[in-house]
Amino acid sequence: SLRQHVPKGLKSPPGPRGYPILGNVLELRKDPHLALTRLSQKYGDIMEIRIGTRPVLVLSGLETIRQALVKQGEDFMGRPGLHSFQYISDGQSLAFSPDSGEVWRARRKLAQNALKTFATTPSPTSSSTCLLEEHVSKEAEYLVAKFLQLMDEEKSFDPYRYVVVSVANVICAICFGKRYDHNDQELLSLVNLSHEFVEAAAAGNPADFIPVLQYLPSRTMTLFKDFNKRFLHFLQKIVKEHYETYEKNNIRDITDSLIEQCMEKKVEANGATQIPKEKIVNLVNDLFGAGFDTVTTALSWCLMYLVTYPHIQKKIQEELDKTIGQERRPRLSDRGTLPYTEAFILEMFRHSSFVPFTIPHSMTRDTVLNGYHIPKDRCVFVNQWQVNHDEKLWKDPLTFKPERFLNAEGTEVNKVDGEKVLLFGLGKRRCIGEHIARWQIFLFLSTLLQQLEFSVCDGKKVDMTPIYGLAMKHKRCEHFQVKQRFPMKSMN
Ligand code: HEM
Ligand code: HJJ
Repeated sequence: SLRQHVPKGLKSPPGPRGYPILGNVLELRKDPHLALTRLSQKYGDIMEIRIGTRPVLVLSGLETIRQALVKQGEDFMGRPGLHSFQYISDGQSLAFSPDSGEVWRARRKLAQNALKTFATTPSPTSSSTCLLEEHVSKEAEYLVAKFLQLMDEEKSFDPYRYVVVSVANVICAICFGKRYDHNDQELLSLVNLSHEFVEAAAAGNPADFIPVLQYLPSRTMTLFKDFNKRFLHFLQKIVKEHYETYEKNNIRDITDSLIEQCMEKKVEANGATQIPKEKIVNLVNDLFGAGFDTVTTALSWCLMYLVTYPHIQKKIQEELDKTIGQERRPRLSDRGTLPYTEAFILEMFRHSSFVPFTIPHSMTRDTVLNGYHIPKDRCVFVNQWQVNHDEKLWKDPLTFKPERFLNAEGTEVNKVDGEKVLLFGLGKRRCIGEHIARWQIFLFLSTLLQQLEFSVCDGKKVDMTPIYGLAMKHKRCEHFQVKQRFPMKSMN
C-alpha cells in the first residue's frame, strides 16, 4: 500500500507488523482490550496497528490520552465514518455519526441542556432535590418490592431482567414522561437485547475495516441492523405521540423541549447554527439508548461484585446503617457522606472497565503527538481498560479492593485517585451523561443495599468473564437471591 507522506524530522508511530491484507485483525479477534494492552507494553502509548488494510492509531497511558483528547482536543475530536455506525439512528446519531462540526456542537449543547433541565435542576413541585432523585427513588423502591416478590414466588431470579426496566423507566420519565410495566413486552424486547447493539458497535468490529465483510452474511450485523430498526421505530412512535399532544405552555419532558426547539429555530434570526428539525428530536435516541444501557450494565456489575465479595457488601451496609439508619431512605445529598460506597463504585468502574474503549475517534487535521506524525482522518482507539489496569498507576490492578480509593482512616475518598479512573472519555467528546449516571448508580445501589442482602444459591458460582463490546456485559445469572435486612421495619 502507499505510504503516507511523513514530514521531515517526524516519524510514524511504531506497531506490530501484521499479515498482508488482514493486518492485525486475527490478534484482535478475542478481547481486543487485552490484546491491545499487551501490544502497548511492547510498542508504547502511541502505536499504530492495521485492521485489514486500514491503519488505526491506538492510545494508551493516562498522560498520553490527556495530551491527545484534552490538550490537543480539537485535533482528536472527530468520528470515523464506520460502516456499522450508519445503521445507528439512521446515520444521524450525535455520538456515532461522522459529524464533528458546528451542527454536532450545537446538538451536543441542546442535549446537555435538556438533561440538565429535566434531570438535575432543583424541582419546585416535589419534595425531592431534583427529578432524577424522584424517579430513581421510586424505581428503586419498586425494584426492592419486585425482588422480594420474586424470592417468594421463584426462590431465585436474574436481576438484570428487572434492573433494566427500572433504569429504563428513569430515562423514560425524563425523556418521554412515561413509565413501563415490568412485563411490557415491547420495552422488554428492546432493552433485553442491547447486547445485539453493543457487540457490533464495539471498537474493532472487523466489518468496519474490511469492506468485503460488509457483503458476506454475518449474524452479528444482521441482529444489529434489525435491533436499530426496531429501536428507531419504537422511539418514532413516542415522538409522534408527543407532536400530536404538544402544547407550548406545557413542556412535559425532554421530547417536548426538543420539539419546542424545532419550532423556535424556524423563527430565530440567522446567526445561530441551523440544525435540521429531525436532528433535534432524534437526540432522544442517543439519550435513551445510552441512558438505559450503560447504567443497567453498571448496576448489574455492582450486583456481581457484591455476591462475589460478601464481606464488601457487609461493609457498605454497615456504612449505610451508621450514616443513614433505617428511619429514612438514602438521598442524593447523602453521596458525600458514604465514602466506602463511593469507593466501591469507583472500584467497580476501574476493575470491570466495562466501557473498555471510548467510541472510536478520528483526526480532524494533521497533527504531531509526542513527536509522532498523525495524519488527518486517521481512526483512533482510546484504551480505557489499559489505563484502569496500568501497573504504573495502580498497585495490584487485578485485585478488587475499594479501600484503594480511601485514606488510611477510611473516612474520605482520595479525589486524585478517583480521577485516574477512565470510563467516560475525556475532552470534547467526553460523556454528557456522566453526572446523571454516577448519581443514579449511587442512589439505586444505596437504596437496594439499605433494605436487601444479595447472594447466589448455595453451590452456584457467578461467571465474571466480561463479554467484549462497546459496553461489556457478563453472562446472565439466574441464581440470585435476596433477603430482607430489617423485615420488621419495612417503610411505605
Ligand atoms: C459518550 C461512557 C452514561 C450520553 C460516552 C463515551 C463514553 C461514555 C466512554 C465516549 C467518549 C469518547 O468517545 O471519547 C459512559 C458510561 C456511562 C454513560 C461509562 C455510565 C456509567 C451515559 C448516560 C447518557 C450518556 C446516562 C445520557 C443520558 C452520552 C452521549 C455521548 C456519550 C450523548 C456522546 C458524546 C459525543 O459524541 O459528543 N459515554 N456513558 N452516557 N455518552 Fe455516555
Ligand atoms: C445507543 C445501547 C442503543 C444508541 C444511539 C442511538 C450515546 C460509550 C458508551 C455509550 C455512550 C454513547 C451513546 C450510546 C447510545 C444504544 C446503546 C442500546 C441504541 C441507540 C458505552 O447508544 O442497546 O441501544 O440509538
